[in-house]
Amino acid sequence: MKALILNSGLGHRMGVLTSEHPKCMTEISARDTILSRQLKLVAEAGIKEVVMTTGYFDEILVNYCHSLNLQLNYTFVNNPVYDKTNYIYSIYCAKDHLRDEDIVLMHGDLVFESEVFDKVIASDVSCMTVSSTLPLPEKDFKAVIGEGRVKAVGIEFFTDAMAAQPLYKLCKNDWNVWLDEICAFCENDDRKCYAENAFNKVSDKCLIYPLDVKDALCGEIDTPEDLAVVYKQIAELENRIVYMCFSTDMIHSGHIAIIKKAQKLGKLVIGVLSDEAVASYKRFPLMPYAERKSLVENISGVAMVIEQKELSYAENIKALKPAYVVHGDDWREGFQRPIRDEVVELLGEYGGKLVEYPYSKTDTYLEMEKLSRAKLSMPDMRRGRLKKLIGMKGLVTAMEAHSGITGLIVENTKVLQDGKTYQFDAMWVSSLCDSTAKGKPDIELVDMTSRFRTIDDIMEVTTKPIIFDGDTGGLTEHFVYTVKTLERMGVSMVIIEDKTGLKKNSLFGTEVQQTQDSIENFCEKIKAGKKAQKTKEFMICARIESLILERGMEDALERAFAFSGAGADAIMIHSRKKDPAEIFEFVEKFREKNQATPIVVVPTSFNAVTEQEFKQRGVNVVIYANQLTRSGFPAMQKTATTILENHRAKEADGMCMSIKEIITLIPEE
Ligand code: SPV
Ligand code: MG
Repeated sequence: MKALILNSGLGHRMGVLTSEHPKCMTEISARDTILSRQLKLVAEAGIKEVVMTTGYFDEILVNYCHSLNLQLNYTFVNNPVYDKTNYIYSIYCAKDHLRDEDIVLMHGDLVFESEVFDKVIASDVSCMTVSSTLPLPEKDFKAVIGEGRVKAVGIEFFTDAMAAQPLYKLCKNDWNVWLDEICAFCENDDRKCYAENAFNKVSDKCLIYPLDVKDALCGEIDTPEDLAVVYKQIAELENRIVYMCFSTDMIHSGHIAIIKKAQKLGKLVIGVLSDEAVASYKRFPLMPYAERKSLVENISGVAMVIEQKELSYAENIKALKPAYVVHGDDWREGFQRPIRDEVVELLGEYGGKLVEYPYSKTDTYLEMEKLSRAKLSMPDMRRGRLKKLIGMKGLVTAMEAHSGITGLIVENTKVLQDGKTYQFDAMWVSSLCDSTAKGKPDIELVDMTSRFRTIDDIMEVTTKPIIFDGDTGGLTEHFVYTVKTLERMGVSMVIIEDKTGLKKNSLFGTEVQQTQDSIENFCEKIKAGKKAQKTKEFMICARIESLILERGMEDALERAFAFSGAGADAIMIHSRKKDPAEIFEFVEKFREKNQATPIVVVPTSFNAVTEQEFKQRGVNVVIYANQLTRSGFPAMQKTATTILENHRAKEADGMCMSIKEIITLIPEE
């Protein structure tokens, strides 16, 4: 497609404003002239070739176009008798550059907003811009509409007419018909009329459809009064706030394309999602908020960058009242749909508009996302993330995983509620569940090599940080090696419990013989572990069994202060009571003296307490220690029984996930 811009005319009605340059070089805003604005829109639409007819101040015009440094190839065609002819003759002079081309034709004094131009360019049929809302102008173009088409264009038509502006998209076949007629007129010495007079003769063969732009800016500047009006309209357009939100830490060509489009609508404000929102929405951001903000700030044409604290746009829409919110159309379906619905509702309250551009995740994006996930799964990237998440969120949640597939469930399960996404922050490799999966009792029977194998299986397919249940930690001499191995693997935290001898699961409480370690011994174990670790981020958490073994609150607190004093990075307090009172009491008393050390709880028994309440009371990590195991195995038992009872699998089918679902759970490389 070529752009044909008609700039031969004198523009004498502009007075002194056109005494030194052609009318199209008149400034219409602090940053644009009529022509620079037109040419920028042409270039942004991907049009490369511009044919421009010149006349008046020809050389100034040519130099000016080149000075704009746009990616455009110009063909300037001078109309030597510009002062004695109309633009029909300028087109005639340029005919050899115009035949057999799709053309976007505009007069050089026409100012239009980008949305109008985009619609013209996107039209599948030949079209002319008209307005159904503007009054019919006395002295300007009107289009006569019949059978849905433009039948005639001229100043003299008032019946069945609409205000019309000389901005056309002309498909090759229609344009050839019109151009032939223009040539016939000019060769017949009819050179002082409008090119539209030629169109009016052939409008039954040159099929042009009206494109209704209603009140959008699309008008010619003929007089200083027109200029004043347009100046104001452009200022309003340029100051309209356009809002977009970025959740990504990877800017790619798809994002830039949408940014470029959004910029054309006004002043572009970009919201950058907070680290917490990104982490909850998709994955931990590779770059922290401050870096992502500065990345976006440095994209040209971005007027301002602000934080969007949640996935929901509500807070920023209410504060900014943007005229437009821009987004890819990928959020119409699926997970982000409720967020979109809320945006539409909020914009509707004051007449803002949602603009959606086609967007699909390209192969490059998917490849980059895969690489990011791969990076996040690497030991050095994964290890420190638990500490960061605790710092960022105050409270993190961990769900047990005991295999690759349960790891994937913890990795990928998400819930959208009230404009927020929820997912587990971390994984708990429980001794109980790891042993159970192997059909063994939870008595430190499954050896460390096997436990490491489970971690490895999970790590291979996930990115989230791992908290490892280290049981008693074993002999101090052995524990130091465990620490080093876990650290090397990329585990974030090991929790060791202050028991010794044959360990039994805590949920047995005092029903079985269990021995608590001495404070001194356990402190030595913690110190040795801390000394053995090589990185700063790895955490050793001391788990206190005093409440489980009914040794009392005093003992629990004494141990907690001693263990944190010995270097423990976190304290886990355990209880097997349904009533959370003793847990709350412990947290309160510990926090009176120590506000910094993270507190971990495992609410298997006291399961009515919400995460919110734990957070308010000063807990930092909530571990759902065994729920996948406890729900998975009964389901399997039931399926097995059903098949045995029916001597076939049909009756069990409803209890089973489809093979397709299973396959989609497991991503292929
Ligand atoms: C585990 O999950 O293995 C634990 C937590 O250690 S508990 O079972 O509650 O002791
Ligand atoms: Mg355990």
